[in-house]
Amino acid sequence: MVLSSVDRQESRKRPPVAMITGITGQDGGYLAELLLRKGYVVHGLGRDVAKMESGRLADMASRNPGLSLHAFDMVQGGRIHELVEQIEPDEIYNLAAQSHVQKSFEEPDYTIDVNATGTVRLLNAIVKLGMERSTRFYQASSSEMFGHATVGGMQSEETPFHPLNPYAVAKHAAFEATNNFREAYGLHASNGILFNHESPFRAPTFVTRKISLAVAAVHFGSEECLKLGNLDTRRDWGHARDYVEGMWLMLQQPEPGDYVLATGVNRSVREFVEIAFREIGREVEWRGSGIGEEGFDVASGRRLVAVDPKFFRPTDVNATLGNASRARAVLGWTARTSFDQLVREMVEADIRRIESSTRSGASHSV
Ligand code: NDP
Ligand code: GDR
Repeated sequence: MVLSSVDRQESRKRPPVAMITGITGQDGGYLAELLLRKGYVVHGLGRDVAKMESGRLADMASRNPGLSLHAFDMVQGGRIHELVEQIEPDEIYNLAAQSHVQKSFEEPDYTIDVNATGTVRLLNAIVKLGMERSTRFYQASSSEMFGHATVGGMQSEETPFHPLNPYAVAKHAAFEATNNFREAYGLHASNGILFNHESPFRAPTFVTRKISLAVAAVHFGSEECLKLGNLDTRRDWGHARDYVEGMWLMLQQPEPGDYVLATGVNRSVREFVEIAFREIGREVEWRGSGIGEEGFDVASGRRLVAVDPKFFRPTDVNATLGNASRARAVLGWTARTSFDQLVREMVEADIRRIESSTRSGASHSV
């Protein structure tokens, strides 16, 4: 019989225990908050001890005795085995990854080691410790595995994969490994095939946060021009807060499965720029084309945006568009935050951050 987490909790008379790899990342923080609210004991694994001892995570740990933090690295099989053995988690959320697509072209072997072999190290530890019937596993799979969405076509669990970069190749391998461990050992292992999800905690190397930071800086008088790559690429962008709920729901199902989480709407980088600048009362007018294209503030004529070939990729997924019908039908999950709300929240958060760093005398950078 497969027990839900509530039944498992009842039968053990102790709170459920979750292990999150990649706790210092955007999703790690949101997921830890969610699980702590639900009464879990949470063990967060991160490779950067300084990051774990400061900011968002340090605040969370000081407020929640149920959160413990541990140092590890996805390339260290022995350490992963040791932590799984010590923690004996009911649920493992494998979020750790070299998650930057552009960087994966510069460091393909490292990306595959961390994202693909690292996932196998974790899966193997569960089985070697004989925990395949007591531990549930979530794998952070990605819409990048699909490659380009065809015009008007939506990507679902049935869509064939066509990875276009080393990051996607590695995620594809981890996806298959997760399914193999499910079939071979009966592990309750699920893949969340998540489309882009953003938030004020997104790292500034991703395009959405790069834009919201630059817009907030312009609001405070910065003259710096925002340099971007491909403005026409389209992404199905949702909010990370909504998506971590879907991760949790996958592990509460009686049977494991693969689920797309997406909004079903995609927008271009150009539209993200326009809406973000509108939040601070600026209208962007585009002039030129291709790598000569620039965006100007209609009112002042000031140049706000320029295209820089440095940010183009050898191959880029030109559009993603997800069909989350299965998640809606089975998990009861939907993306609640609209695109406009997401952009507003990100810009407002960066404005507040600059205000508070200015008040405290700290410098800010874009
Ligand atoms: P982030 O880049 O914000 O977080 C990634 C986490 O992995 C960080 O904690 C990072 O540590 C850690 N990490 C990187 N390399 C290693 C390593 N060698 N050993 C241990 N930890 C490591 O990603 P997100 O939170 O946005 O995403 C979470 C997961 O979901 C990732 O696997 C990502 O690929 C996947 N995903 C994300 C989507 C999105 O739109 N956000 C969509 C689909 C999938 P550090 O802080 O030290 O860098
Ligand atoms: P992505 O996110 O590659 O979709 O991967 P990113 O924000 O890096 O790029 C989105 C699109 O914007 C274009 N772009 C730029 N991108 C960046 N980073 N910087 C720029 O200056 C810039 N200009 C234009 C890119 O070419 C691209 O088309 C994210 C990550 O979270 C992955 O880990 C995750 O799996 C996927 O989303 C789903």
